[in-house]
Amino acid sequence: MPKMPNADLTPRDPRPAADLAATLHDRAQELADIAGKLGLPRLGDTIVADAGRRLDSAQLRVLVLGEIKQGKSTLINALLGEALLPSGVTPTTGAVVQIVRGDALGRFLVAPDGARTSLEPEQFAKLARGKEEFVGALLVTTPSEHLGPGIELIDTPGINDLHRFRSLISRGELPRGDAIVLVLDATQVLKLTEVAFLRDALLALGGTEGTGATLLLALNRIDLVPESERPSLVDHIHRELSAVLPGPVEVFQTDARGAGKQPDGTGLGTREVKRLRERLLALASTTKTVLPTRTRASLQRSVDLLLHHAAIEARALRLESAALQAELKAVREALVQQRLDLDHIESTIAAGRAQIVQSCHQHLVDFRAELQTSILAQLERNDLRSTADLLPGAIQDALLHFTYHEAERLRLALEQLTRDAIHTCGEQAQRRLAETMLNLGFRGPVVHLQPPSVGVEAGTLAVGIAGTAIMYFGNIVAGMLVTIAAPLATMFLRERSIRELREAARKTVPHALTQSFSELEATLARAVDAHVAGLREYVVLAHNQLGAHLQALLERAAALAPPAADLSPKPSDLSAKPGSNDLSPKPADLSAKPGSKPAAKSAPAAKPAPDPPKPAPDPAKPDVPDPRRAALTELRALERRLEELRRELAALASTPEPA
Ligand SMILES: Nc1nc2c(ncn2[C@@H]2O[C@H](COP(=O)(O)OP(=O)(O)OP(=O)(O)O)[C@@H](O)[C@H]2O)c(=O)[nH]1
Ligand SMILES: [Mg+2]
Repeated sequence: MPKMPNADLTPRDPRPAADLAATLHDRAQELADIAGKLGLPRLGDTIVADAGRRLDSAQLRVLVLGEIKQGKSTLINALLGEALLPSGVTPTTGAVVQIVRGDALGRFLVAPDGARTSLEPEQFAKLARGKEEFVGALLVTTPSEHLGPGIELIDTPGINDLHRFRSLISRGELPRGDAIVLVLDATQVLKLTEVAFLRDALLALGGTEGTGATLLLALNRIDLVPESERPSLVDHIHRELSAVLPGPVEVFQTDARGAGKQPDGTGLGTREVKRLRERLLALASTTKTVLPTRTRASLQRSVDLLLHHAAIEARALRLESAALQAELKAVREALVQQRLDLDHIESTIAAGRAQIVQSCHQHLVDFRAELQTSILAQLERNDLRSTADLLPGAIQDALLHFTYHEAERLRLALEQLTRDAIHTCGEQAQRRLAETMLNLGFRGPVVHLQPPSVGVEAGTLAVGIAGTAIMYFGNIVAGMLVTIAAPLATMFLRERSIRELREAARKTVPHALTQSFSELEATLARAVDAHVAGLREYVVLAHNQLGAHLQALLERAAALAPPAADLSPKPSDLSAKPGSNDLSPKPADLSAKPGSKPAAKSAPAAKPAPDPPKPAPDPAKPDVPDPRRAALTELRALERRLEELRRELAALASTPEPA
């Protein structure tokens, strides 16, 4: 590709902030136009909307992320100095909540068109807890001076609560963040799954080097860690993360609960909450310089993504018509094959689920038998009346012991199933796409076809469900105890003779056990099913997203030439499955089409493969204008412009920040 002069941007020429913002706006609009021409109008919309938020509203988006129940909402409340968000011991946050500085305290439901409806505190809490479906987004405004005017905090559901966190991914929230506060539990750091999530989340932000993105770690519940152990804990975190992160990471040892209760406390955990607040305020004061950098980094990633698309499309356009039709057929077959793979993965998931439920059932049956034997044996003792006092406690201990271990088994089994399914799904999709792209002579990095959000989601799903299952158990043990032990206790009070008492207890215990164990089993099955349903949905989504890009691009290229009769496209092959993208051939031009792939927010930077030798002109039809050649010329111009934009944006990165 010929080197183009760097038209209007001179590196190292510090330009006023307004100029820079105007330049970035222009480039965002231009990229959106190019995205439209490449058939990616929704990507175009996202590029313009994100640039607008960053440059015009000057809002720096801080995502507060972490596994369930690490204290994310409590920490935000402590940072703001008021309990605005619901928090609690059971999974609480069920929806994304945006908190911004405003003139007065307000809770709103914001419709997709931007219209705000004020909510009563109870109604807001209900929606924030995810208790009710709604369309739009939740917004809290606070006059608190603790929140910088240029900052918006985003409270999120726990990353290991599949169903709830999905909404965050599907809304493309991660790549749109500018800073992350990752909340960890100081009493159980740092799980492998958390490190994996961190890596994916950083990828979505575009990394932290030179992109203006910030990563902060809140080591929460520090109050529960003995003072003497805290320094080695922090060292441990730094060591573990040095492999994942390019530079040192900022760690805050917070006690969110303590800071919320006693904001003026002098303990380390409260001081650290204040320090984190100061850090965020300092960040808010840098929005003028950080946000253009964020915009630039995000535009660079969009350029790479668009170049990648253009390269595949150009490749397809250069192929002889017949060859293209043949390749399309091969791609279709590969994609159909991919759906067969999908069926296979789905049946693997179903089998995994059945096995987990079955083994859980067996453990319950065994434990129930053991418990029954032991209770009945206790009833045979001579000192039955004093035994009666101890029995409920003993039953509770046994139940807790069992449920703790069963929860752990269940967690590991579900984690394994999730990892296997995602791994297989990802591998198969990548392999098939690599094959089809190699057939087309394209040797670019296949990873580009994977929308980044899918990559992030894969990592997220692999995050354990620790805690969730245990919580399900915790609640039910109390219920079980009432079902099993309470009738016994009543009998001890009412029955007259020991003999009568024994008789009655022998009859009651098996019945009570049956009832409470079937409840426990149903609860467990529900937990497993909820997880598996999320997993299945993810796998189908990932499959449909992957490959749809390539398919759509080739269809568009093919539509520019009359298809050979024997190889004409058969869109019905691929659109049969519900939820699949619109894969029908597109009209014969390069302008935006409805039904094209949803916008991917960003992609890792990489160069597309070099051009192949140009095909010789078709001597058979020298006089007929070839629409594909015209489209190719247009595409070449787009590619050249994208290359120019890439250089311009890189030059902006090396330009000193405006004051
Ligand atoms: N000891 C101690 N407890 C805390 C701390 N922070 C939060 N908690 C408690 O942990 C529980 C969970 O807090 P939440 O703020 O609801 O946690 P979350 O991460 O928002 O939970 P989800 O939204 O359900 O994922 C609550 O009972 C808090 O009181 C802390 O620093 N120390
Ligand atoms: Mg929460």
